[in-house]
Amino acid sequence: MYNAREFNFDGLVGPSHNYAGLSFGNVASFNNVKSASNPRQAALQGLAKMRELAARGFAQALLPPQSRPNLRMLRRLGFSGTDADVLAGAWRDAPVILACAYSAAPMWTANAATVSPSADTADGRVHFTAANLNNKLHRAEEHVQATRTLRALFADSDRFVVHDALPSTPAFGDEGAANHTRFASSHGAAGVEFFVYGRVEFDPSAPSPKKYPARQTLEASQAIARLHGLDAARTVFASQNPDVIDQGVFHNDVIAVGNGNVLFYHEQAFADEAGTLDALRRALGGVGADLQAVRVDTGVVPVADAVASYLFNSQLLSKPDGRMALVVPHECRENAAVAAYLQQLVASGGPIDELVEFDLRQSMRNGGGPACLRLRVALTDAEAQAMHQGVVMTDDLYARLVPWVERHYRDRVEPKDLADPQLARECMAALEELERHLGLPGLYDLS
Ligand code: SUG
Repeated sequence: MYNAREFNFDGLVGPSHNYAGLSFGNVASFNNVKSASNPRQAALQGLAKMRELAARGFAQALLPPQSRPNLRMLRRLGFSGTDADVLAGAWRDAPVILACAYSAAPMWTANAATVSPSADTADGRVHFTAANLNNKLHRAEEHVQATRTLRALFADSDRFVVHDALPSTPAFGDEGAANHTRFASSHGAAGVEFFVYGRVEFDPSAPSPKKYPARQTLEASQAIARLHGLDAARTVFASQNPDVIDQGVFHNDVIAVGNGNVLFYHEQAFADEAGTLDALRRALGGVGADLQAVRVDTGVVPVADAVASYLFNSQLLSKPDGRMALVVPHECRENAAVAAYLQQLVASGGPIDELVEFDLRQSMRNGGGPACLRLRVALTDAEAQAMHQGVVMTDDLYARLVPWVERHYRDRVEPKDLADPQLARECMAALEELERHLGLPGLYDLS
């Protein structure tokens, strides 16, 4: 066992953050369609979260936004001429496709990749697989830049491997770490990797939702476990409860979160609650850990309140004293049932004894809470030193990024603004400067 820490890589919100209602099955995205966004505030809210957690001693880094608009995609879909012609044509003929090309969804880095720390993998390297996100057009090309970014940050091939995304076909629908949890007695110890899927492509009799899409398949989760060289005895696959997908739980991280030996979950999260807990207990027993299940009953917090408040889209962070802090969005305080539950939770003497609250309203309005905004990467000290240092959140980086946001980001974007070629130029200028702040020349293929 090595000394290791969990780095949270939060997505830095991009300058084109907007509300386009692109995610069928994600209640917040649908409810806020076509309202005005504030990209500047969104980015500052995210940076404030990163700075605060870094200041508290948690290992914190960022993943940069992706280049938008995605002109390459628009050209592939038949829009032609100058860049301004492409944007004007898309606005005229297919404004939804233009919105897809402008989406700032890569900010939700829990969907960037699935990550297995070196303590879990057969070759002792940290494995990443970029998620294909093939369920939604606006997210389906994120893996191209995500792979490029992860390879730039984790370039040392003796320690890291970044796999290409799985085939972009329904059988391998993959949404990354949003459906993946790791349990272990400490971040550096051998752990249990837990994959939750919503659908089984090759078994039509398996449960699946009726109303909203299931984005993650069992086949995708199994392929990732193979690619990462995970030990079957320490890998658990479980079916999400299809009924909760139909109530707006489009990723498992909207209804459950885990850390250390703790699983914090809603009683309706899994298709087979008892079977899932048994499998986790057995696997954790194999690594000398006891599962601590913190179950929330429907009578205390109905699924609708969990979805509205994002109670489970929280971060469970291990503190030096062995207890855990739960990082929640403001919406949890505003929901009466959830607020009452949380007061009782931290006073109960259980593993979670502190709440840390953030205003992430801009992201929340598109269905992205604290947990969506971060990708967890457990690294040994040697691995942490081997990764690119320019993305680690420090006071200095924060002090440079805040004025960068204030210089480049608008404070209001409405659907019609996506037709303005000036917005495209502003986005590009912002990223050109960002490469320098992060020490990552050539991060973007801006040709
Ligand atoms: O994929 N929303 C994202 C939210 C992702 C949340 N991530 C996790 N749960 N880990 C999604 O549905 C909305 C974009 C829009 O409608 O403009 C969006 O893509």
